[in-house]
Amino acid sequence: MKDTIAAIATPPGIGGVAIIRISGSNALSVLKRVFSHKNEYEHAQMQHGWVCDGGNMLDNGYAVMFYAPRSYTGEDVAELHIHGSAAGTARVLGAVTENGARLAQPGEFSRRAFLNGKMDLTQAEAVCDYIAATSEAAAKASVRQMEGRLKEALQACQDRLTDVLAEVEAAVEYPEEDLEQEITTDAVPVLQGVKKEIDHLEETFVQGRIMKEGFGVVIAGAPNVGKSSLMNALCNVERSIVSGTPGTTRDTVEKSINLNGISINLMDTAGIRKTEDLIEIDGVKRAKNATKAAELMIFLMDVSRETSLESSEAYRSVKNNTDDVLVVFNKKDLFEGKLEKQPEVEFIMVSARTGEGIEELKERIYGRAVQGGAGEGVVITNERHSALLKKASGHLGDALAALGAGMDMDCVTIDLNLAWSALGEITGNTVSEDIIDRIFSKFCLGK
Ligand SMILES: Nc1nc2c(ncn2[C@@H]2O[C@H](COP(=O)(O)OP(=O)(O)O)[C@@H](O)[C@H]2O)c(=O)[nH]1
Ligand SMILES: [Mg+2]
Repeated sequence: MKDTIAAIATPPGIGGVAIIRISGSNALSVLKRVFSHKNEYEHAQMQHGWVCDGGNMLDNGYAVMFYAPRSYTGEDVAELHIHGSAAGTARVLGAVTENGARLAQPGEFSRRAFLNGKMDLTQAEAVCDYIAATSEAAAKASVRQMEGRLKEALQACQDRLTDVLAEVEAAVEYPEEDLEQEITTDAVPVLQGVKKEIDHLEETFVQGRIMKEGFGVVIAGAPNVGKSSLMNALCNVERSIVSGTPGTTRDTVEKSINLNGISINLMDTAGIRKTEDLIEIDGVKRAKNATKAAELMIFLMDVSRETSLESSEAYRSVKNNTDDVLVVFNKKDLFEGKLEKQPEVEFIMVSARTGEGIEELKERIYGRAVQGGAGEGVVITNERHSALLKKASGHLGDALAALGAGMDMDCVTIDLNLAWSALGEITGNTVSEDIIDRIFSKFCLGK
């Protein structure tokens, strides 16, 4: 485990600078073998020089040492800052691995940082999420997690459980003291409080998933109502083919836009109608499936032709596919009258052609996307964390039920320990080796 590892930490390709990172107890000696500066390296002080392999000059640049434990991994870390040449960087990495380091596995630097106590699992996972973030909201959520806010919240819950466990174990230890009643009275509100907090954290996952993966919006409706035109108006680009011929869009067409830092994943679909055309039949099937998968369905109508949802056959065929529907009446520019109220649904009138109402529509979509709050506090963004929080909450529920039913304190101890371990699996203090392997193997190389 404690051998010295190396990898290119910057993305592959051409760039001004590339960084090769070396971590482990031999980092300094490897560095001195490949870099022309042979004297002292002060902590975090750049040295200029040449990278050499035997007598060959490979590149010039800077080298820097971070000494244990004041480095990312907690070990001695050397970095070579060289030119971002794809071929040149590979040669320098080759020299490094021939002089005492081996190639790192994906995530191995972060794995060592975790094992050396530089960060807990939630922080390591946040580093990975931050690198992968494609929206501002996702970046913000992972920064909060990198800071350790989730770790702290979980540790506080674990500490409260530890206190209760100590009391309960005392009751098991000294049954003659008749402590049980007293302990039950004290423990119940504490456990209820912890459970509430855990449940609350878990509920933020709905929002966290949207921050991380975006909010899926499908545009559905009958042919020719302007779905593709609306898609283009929302994206500000001609993403979908618009045509007066019904049945033009057959496949689903996707494009993401950014609304106030949240990714909105739009999907244009084939118009829903009965048809004999085999390709179109498949398109209609895909459209219907898409309405099931999306978080929000925009059901689009052509207001110059139809002003009531009730009579829309297409609407009837998809309205039960999703919980969240926004009805949009398009082609407002062709409509003079006033719309009657539609029963039980939110609706808005727009013109994809003139752009009227499009900004308001975007606001409504954003409002739906951040329904659970814009996520300013700690937000769960990881499926693994969500599953373990549910597990912890379940065990706490069992413990409370056991206390309520006056069951043996032994049973309560078991449930509380299980809840404690589930929380520990999130932060990494009770996690098994193979789970650690699985988590870090998803990291990118060089991180
Ligand atoms: N007047 C008017 N025509 C529109 C509007 N939106 C779309 N159209 C026209 O309606 C026809 C069908 O549009 P398209 O976007 O292909 O509809 P889709 O089949 O639902 O995707 C095209 O001729 C568009 O130019 C609008 O807001 N006003
Ligand atoms: Mg279309």
